[in-house]
Amino acid sequence: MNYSQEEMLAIAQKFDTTGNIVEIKPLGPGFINDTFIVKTKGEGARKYILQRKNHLIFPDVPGMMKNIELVTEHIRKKVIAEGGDPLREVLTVTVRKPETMSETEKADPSGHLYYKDANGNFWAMCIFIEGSVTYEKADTPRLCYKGGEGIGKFQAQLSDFTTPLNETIKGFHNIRWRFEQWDEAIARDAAGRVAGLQEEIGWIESRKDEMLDFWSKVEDGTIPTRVTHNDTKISNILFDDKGNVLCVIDLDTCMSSTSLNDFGDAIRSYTNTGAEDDRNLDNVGMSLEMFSAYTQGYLSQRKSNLTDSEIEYLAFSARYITYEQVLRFLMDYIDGDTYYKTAYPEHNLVRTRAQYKLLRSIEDQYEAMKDIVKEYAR
Ligand code: GN1
Ligand code: MG
Repeated sequence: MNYSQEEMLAIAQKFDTTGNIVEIKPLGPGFINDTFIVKTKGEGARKYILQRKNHLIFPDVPGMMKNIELVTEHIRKKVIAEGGDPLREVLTVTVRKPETMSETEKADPSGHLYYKDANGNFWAMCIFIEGSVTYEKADTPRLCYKGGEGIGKFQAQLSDFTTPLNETIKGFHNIRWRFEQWDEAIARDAAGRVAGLQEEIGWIESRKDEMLDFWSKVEDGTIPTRVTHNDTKISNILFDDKGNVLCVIDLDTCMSSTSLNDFGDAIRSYTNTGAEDDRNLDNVGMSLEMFSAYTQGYLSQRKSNLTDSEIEYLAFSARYITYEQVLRFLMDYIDGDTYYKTAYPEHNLVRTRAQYKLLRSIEDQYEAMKDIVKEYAR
């Protein structure tokens, strides 16, 4: 995607920023969206995050933005009621300048939340939270504890949220649906890679039944559904300079699902001693110490609200989500790398292998993980 500075400025000016826009620069390594930081000067000068939302991945950007508005408004009320800072402890969506909106946009209940440009790309903006720190990797137990506390608090703030949310990506963490996509991808063999991937495909096939068993507990209501973030990796949390959680960001995938997935996805990210795409598999594994710290932080916020079945499957959710991630990276490799941005041709395969190594490590430590959950759920 190539937009000139002039075009970017015209897009940013559709949003109701304070101050005059003086700079727009790309930010961060997101796999899905393109992100920019926008600086303004003059009265009310501040920074904003401008994002091109990937509408190939999020087919319903208006529905997604509506979810974000509903969820952030709910949290904002809680933050204000508790005497917190609503500009730092929850994301603030920047709405459109009314004078830039067409009549059709005004009639659309989400029309104030995004701008669709002449190329059909969708843009949205929010306020940048000053003085916030993000981490790509959790390197201390304290950071893990704090992250767990942050996601736990996010779920707690939304525990009384009852408005139905739009399902903006169909079956996002639904493994039954993923298997349908998987079978199709294998049959299609779009990039002619299937023959060379028999070992990796076996990793997926051999665990299918246990994953479906877990998901059937969600389908039959044994495990409840709640508002979930669905992408709880550590880089999606803003910390302050003292290492406390400010707020959870990247609310694109906020939907209704099992809160276990948020736990499992966080464990996948926080406890990995290596990188998600580590080429050196010796680096990769789950740190039980980090698992313990995250679990303690998370359950400090959630233990009184979670049901017995949620507690029972908490440790399993780390296996579930890590497995799903192995499947998703491998499926994208099989498809010829159409979903995730890749930096080199084998990138998705490297990610697959690294996440599989992590899965094995989680499986090996599963009994100890269950004991830790029991201890902190008491
Ligand atoms: C994607 O784009 P990003 O980094 O927020 C993906 C997550 C994956 C993650 C793997 C909408 O998240 O589900 O776990 O990459 N988001 C979507 O790093 O597919
Ligand atoms: Mg995300």
